Amino acid sequence: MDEKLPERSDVVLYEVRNHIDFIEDPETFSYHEFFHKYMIGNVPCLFSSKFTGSWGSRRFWVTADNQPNWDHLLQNFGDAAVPVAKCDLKEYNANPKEQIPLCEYIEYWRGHKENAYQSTKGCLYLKDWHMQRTPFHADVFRSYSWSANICGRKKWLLFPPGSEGNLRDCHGNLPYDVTSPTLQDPKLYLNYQKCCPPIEVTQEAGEIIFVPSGWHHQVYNVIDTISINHNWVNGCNVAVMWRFLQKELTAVQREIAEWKDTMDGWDQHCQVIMKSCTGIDYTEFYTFLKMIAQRRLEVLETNGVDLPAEGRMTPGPRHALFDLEKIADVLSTLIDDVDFQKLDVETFDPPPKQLLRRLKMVIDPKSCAVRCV
Ligand SMILES: O=C(O)CCC(=O)C(=O)O
Ligand SMILES: [Fe+2]
Repeated sequence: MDEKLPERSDVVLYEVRNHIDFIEDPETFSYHEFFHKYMIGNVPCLFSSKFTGSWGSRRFWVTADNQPNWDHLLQNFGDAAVPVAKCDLKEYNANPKEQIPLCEYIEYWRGHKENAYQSTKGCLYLKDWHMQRTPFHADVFRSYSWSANICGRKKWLLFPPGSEGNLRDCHGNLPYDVTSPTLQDPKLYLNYQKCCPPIEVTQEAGEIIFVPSGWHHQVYNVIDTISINHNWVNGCNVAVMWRFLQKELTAVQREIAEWKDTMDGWDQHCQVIMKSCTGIDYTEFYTFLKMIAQRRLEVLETNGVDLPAEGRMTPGPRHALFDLEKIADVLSTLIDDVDFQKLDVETFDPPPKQLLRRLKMVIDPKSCAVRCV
């Protein structure tokens, strides 16, 4: 293993800036640079349309005049059931959704467009092929995300991690819409005046935006837009995900604290509530770490040689080792966590301490041998 990948500092200071880097040329930009500057730095950036020039979706889903290619989409995906959100309705800071066939959605879209973006059905939003603005949020599990515009234009409002604190109302809730005039009311939003303006990014057709962990954002489709989004967690942000889950559990514990002494299985209930709010509990988080660790161990065991990155489906050994180091760090704090200890961890396969020992052996066999003597 050659050069070691750097440690991510716990506190990341963001420059006060009003723009994000624009990366023009795929030929002169490396994954190495993306890894260090943007993923480790947790800094957003925008990639030019040269990065998506060869994508089939850019060629076939869009007509010569840069409009969605209805015929192609209908022919290829018309029968697919797609989740559609009603943007004009709000239920607990989200829009209610239903499943309809894509052909029905396209019929609605075409009618809506022809009728100057008016419809008796209101504004319908097709999730994954987003059509309207999204409520203000940070992405699931504080993951990274990229979003590529296949056609159209989006406007992004980005808030660095932590800055969203000033956007909370007097009950601690984040707003549904950060541009709403109600935020100006100092009795409702005590700290709004202290909040820095968001970084505003216009994303054109073909461009890809990278949204790092915990950056809250609100997005508008300025014109008819089709986009492909992807969320991911890796060694660079797995500790951020773990801290997020710890905070979520603490919030649940606080909410139902009054029943702690009188309720049977209070701790398990906290885990169940946390899973229903965030999508994952501590047991599943352990399974997630274990699965990734096992795949990375396989890389090191079966493919010790660093093959060229191009065409490779698994990470190379350097990245596998980097991920394992980060997983081991998170796993040791998980093992020490009092709420994790309340689970039946000895029945987990393998037990967490055993997995951690194995990871440590692979990461640093020499120091492990010394300590084991
Ligand atoms: O493109 C959009 O409308 C928003 C995408 C987004 O922020 C998300 O899916 O998390
Ligand atoms: Fe998002």
